[in-house]
Amino acid sequence: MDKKKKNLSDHDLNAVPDASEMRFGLVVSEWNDQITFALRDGAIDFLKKHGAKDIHIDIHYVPGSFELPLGAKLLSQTKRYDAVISLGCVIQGETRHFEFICNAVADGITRVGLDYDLPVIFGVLTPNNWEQAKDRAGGKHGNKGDEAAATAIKMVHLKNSLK
Ligand code: DLZ
Repeated sequence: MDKKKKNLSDHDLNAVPDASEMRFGLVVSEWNDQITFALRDGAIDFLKKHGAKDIHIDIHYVPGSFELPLGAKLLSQTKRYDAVISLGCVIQGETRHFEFICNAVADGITRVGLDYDLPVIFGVLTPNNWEQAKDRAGGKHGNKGDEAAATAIKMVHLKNSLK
């Protein structure tokens, strides 16, 4: 991988596989919703740009990022989705138990993916402050929702290619 690439949003859009036969479940945290809803919209746009159909994209909400792993697990259990995309934002400067939440979410999401053999994508921003969050939710550093969507498509493609 190009060492200079700091941002997955830089990836070659043509290198992202076709998603027209893929089904996606999004689980979105309502905490910091100005940010997480921008991530959600970026992810949906990206999925559709790569062929995903509206009827194959479901959106579900949880109160905060801490609830994302259980939300992802509940979606995985339905067997309706080829990938689950979890989106959240935990702002360090505003969250005293920042590390607890971030570690729990990262561990939980990892576990759900491994338990269900399903791409479960970690689309959780962990910025120092609100400004940095906005920069990554459609601002000067792109939209991490796009990156989460691209990762989901690529992982579904990988899984399908090994069947
Ligand atoms: C409680 C809390 C705090 C202080 N900060 C955030 C945050 O920055 N981002 C986020 O997604 N959620 C936060 N939460 C809520 C927790 O994720 C969780 O919803 C509550 O602790 C209830 O379990």
